[in-house]
Amino acid sequence: MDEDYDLGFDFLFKISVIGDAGVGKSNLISRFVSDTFSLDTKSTIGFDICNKIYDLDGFRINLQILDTAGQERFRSTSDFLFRFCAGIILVFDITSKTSFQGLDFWIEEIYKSAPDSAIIFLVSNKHDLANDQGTFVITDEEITHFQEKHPKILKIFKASAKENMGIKETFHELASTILQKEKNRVPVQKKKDNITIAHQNNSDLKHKKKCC
Ligand SMILES: Nc1nc2c(ncn2[C@@H]2O[C@H](COP(=O)(O)OP(=O)(O)OP(=O)(O)O)[C@@H](O)[C@H]2O)c(=O)[nH]1
Ligand SMILES: [Mg+2]
Repeated sequence: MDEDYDLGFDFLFKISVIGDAGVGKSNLISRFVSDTFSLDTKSTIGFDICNKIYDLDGFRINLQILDTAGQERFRSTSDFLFRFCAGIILVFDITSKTSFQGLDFWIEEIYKSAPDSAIIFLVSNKHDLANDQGTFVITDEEITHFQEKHPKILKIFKASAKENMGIKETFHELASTILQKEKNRVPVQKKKDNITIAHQNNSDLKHKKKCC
């Protein structure tokens, strides 16, 4: 590599955000990346890619976030969704039983196609709605039971893209967990021009469709 070539980050972590249509994946990501929320977002078609670079533990981390389509007809293949991903955020809507039941499908896809090393977090979104009296919500017990059935899920977070709750925490914790793992795997020295890509290679970047 050219000694003077500086990509501006030390690590590149690919994160796939998956879950049923309408659970709020795109808004969770836009909240994290650009602090924006929209009430009438269009369904994601195929996938979008966003990059967010930030400082963590003395390193510059580039989180390359894959915003995937929940609608069946717009979905990309699981092989593509999970290729080289270091982290997966599995999202459901706390007020939607269908989206909670949909987790069974997504977790199967993870078992089939995701790298064994991927760190998996579960996020219940739309908690702002859960506060409205009489609203149906998935209970903590049901969520814990789901996690017990699927120990690959490392952590659970509560979020609201609308109210900007729990989102920074989710991405930060995921990036920290991946970074810790990478540091244990390969001794890393903070050094300009030295980029480490976790479970990722450059061929994957060719699939980049959109960057926000
Ligand atoms: N009340 C509330 N609405 C939300 C929240 N997050 C997303 N929404 C709304 O839910 C709808 C769907 O949000 P999206 O972010 O497009 O959902 P998605 O999971 O990306 O959907 P697909 O791209 O079709 O898979 C939009 O109308 C959002 O405004 C939230 O935290 N609270
Ligand atoms: Mg979307």
